Amino acid sequence: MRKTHVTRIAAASAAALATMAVLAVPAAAARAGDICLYTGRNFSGAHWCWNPGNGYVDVPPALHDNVGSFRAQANGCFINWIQVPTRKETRVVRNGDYRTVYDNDFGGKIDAVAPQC
Ligand SMILES: [Ca+2]
Repeated sequence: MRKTHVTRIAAASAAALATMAVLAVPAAAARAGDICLYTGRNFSGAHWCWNPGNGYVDVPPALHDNVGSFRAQANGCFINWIQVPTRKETRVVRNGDYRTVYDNDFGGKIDAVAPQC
């Protein structure tokens, strides 16, 4: 099983992107301590936020294999089930990670979010 870390974008562009995101995302969409998943790229479309206190959660149907972007303000793990409950593919997510385009990567496979891989 292969694990990779979600890539980080340079701090300079992150600051610029954060400014844009404030304009594009409703304030209620992202609370400190959550990982928020969006159906569209650039934090657009339908969204759902997960908190580590929720434990393991299957993502809602709209986001199943359909995450266009995400923003993490908590550590967690994205899971793609290959065969429940023995085979899964995972991605470690760390507080501060985000991807503006994720549907062409693991976002196209995500089934669940959990506190740890
Ligand atoms: Ca999947």
